[in-house]
Amino acid sequence: MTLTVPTTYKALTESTAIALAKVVHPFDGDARLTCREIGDGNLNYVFQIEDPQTGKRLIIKQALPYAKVIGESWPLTLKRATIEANVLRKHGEFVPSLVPAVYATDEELAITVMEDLSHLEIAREGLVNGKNFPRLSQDIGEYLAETLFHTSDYGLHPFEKKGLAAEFSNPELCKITEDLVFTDPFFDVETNDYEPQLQPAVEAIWNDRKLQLEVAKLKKSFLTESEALLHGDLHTGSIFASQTETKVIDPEFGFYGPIGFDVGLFLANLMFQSITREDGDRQVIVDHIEKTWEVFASRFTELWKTESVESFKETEGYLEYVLEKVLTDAAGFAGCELIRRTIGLAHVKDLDSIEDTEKRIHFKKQALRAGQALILKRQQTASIGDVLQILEEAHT
Ligand code: SR1
Ligand code: MG
Repeated sequence: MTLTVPTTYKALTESTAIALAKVVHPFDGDARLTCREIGDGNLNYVFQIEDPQTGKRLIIKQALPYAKVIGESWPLTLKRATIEANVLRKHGEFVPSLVPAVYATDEELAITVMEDLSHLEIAREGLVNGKNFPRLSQDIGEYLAETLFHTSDYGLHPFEKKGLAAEFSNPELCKITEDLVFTDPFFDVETNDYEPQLQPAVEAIWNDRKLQLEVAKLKKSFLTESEALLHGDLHTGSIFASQTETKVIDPEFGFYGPIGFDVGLFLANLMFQSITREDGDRQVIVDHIEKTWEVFASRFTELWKTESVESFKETEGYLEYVLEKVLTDAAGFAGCELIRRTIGLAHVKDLDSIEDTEKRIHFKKQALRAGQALILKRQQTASIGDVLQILEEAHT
């Protein structure tokens, strides 16, 4: 059978993905490749190609011109495939062991050909099934410090930083976050999605003027603070993990934004676990939250001291100011993420997979309380211990 390689944009099929794999990556000429579409995210196709003789595998990820989670009525730019591949490459300069290798890209076909990571599992899946991934906080703390420091004005010449900020302008994907994280859950919008039992708690959020003002301030930070090249969607579904390895995937929402956003999103997604786990299993997650921050802050400090190009780097109190702002912002962004994943359009398995309705509603109310408290009290957090205290108080 002759396989045809597409040259203009067309959604790949399993057979065209195989044809493409043969062109872009060295498989044995006679290899009888197999292919499965394994994407379970909201936006893209993910094809896994394998040579069953040798066990060699690779991934072809293709952006669709619409959001798969909604359907063709929600058009989405194909440029996000290029953004994703280029964020992986840029972040890979600083943490090569923590991101997949990119082998090839094609802007026209909106594809990225990359390393297969199927020996690992999606961290959210494992966490929901009670696994702990001992390296998770160490690796993500380092990932955050290395990628965010090295792409910021603290680590780069201003011309280079502004060049990158222009290259990674990502207005359409940012708009999704502006709407789904920072706006819609705080108003009575059709796309919000929650159980009727949550109606009073949801209306309390919509009617809380103080909360609305604080969310508006956080949204302003997201819209205006071009601090570093963010992953942009660093939840536990964007991380592959095992007992010994961690890889961050899926940075299609990457753009120049406030450092606290990546930190806060990751912490919030650990918080779902601290909310839903039984007492005896919760501490390991609390430890991950604490350690992520500690590793991030100490690695960031080390990089600041050894590599910073900022003229004020030795000015007493400046590094502390920068880190305090990251923590405060992270607490607020985590609060928005907790709320939007509970009542907004895109949910998390940590909560939705709980079959017992009473339990599920109880945990969802807890997530909403924790989210509100983190947003409202974020200015009072001077340490990660203070953030954990707020989380603990929502735990009734
Ligand atoms: C329409 S996209 C919904 C969500 O999925 C992505 O992973 C982002 O988190 C986005 O908000
Ligand atoms: Mg994703």
